[in-house]
Amino acid sequence: MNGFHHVPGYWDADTQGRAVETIRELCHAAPLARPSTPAGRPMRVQITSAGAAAWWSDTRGGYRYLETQPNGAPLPPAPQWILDAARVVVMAATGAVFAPDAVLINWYEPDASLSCHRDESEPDLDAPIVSFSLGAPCPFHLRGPERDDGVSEKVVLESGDATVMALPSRNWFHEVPRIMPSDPMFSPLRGGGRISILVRKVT
Ligand code: MD3
Ligand code: FE
Repeated sequence: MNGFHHVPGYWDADTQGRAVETIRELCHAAPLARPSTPAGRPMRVQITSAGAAAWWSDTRGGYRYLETQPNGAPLPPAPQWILDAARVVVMAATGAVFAPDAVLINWYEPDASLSCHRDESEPDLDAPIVSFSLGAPCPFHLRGPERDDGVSEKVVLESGDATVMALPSRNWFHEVPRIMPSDPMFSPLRGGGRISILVRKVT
């Protein structure tokens, strides 16, 4: 077992709608912004954060967590019901207690992607990471502890799905190679695109 858990259909349509509404409100308090790589290449996703710290990257400081929004404004609180949902899904998947304190939102336009990387800016690299997916589906590729490891697991993440990345996959390379077409009948995001909600412990 690699510690990667995929829970298809974790959120029903009503809960997905509630999540979209929660994120819309969050984006008023903490607007989406586009990070760049340390080398200055703009990323394909736009992001915003809530809770204890904000993930950010730019040429000034590289990949890191900030105690404020990138614009200097205070961070909004993380939506408690999202933290609670992540706590519950980790307990169900692994039996371990998870005490998350931050939420990161990734907004993927229909042509966006997220290239191969490893999440290593968090102070506690043993704490799991939870994701919730909304909108257009995407392939998700899990590799291994080395960047050039082959794809060990390939899943399609659909609207309403949850994932838990516990050890050892928590520290493995992974990517979202593309966003698939969304079905306008069933997507909670009119106009297409995809949102992922990442719930983490960042202190
Ligand atoms: C596997 N996001 O924000 S979520 C990221 O769908 C990120 O937006 C993707 O990778 C997305 O860093 C994937 C699922 C995920 C998150 C963290 C992981 C999978 C992971 C950490 C280790 C291994
Ligand atoms: Fe990641």
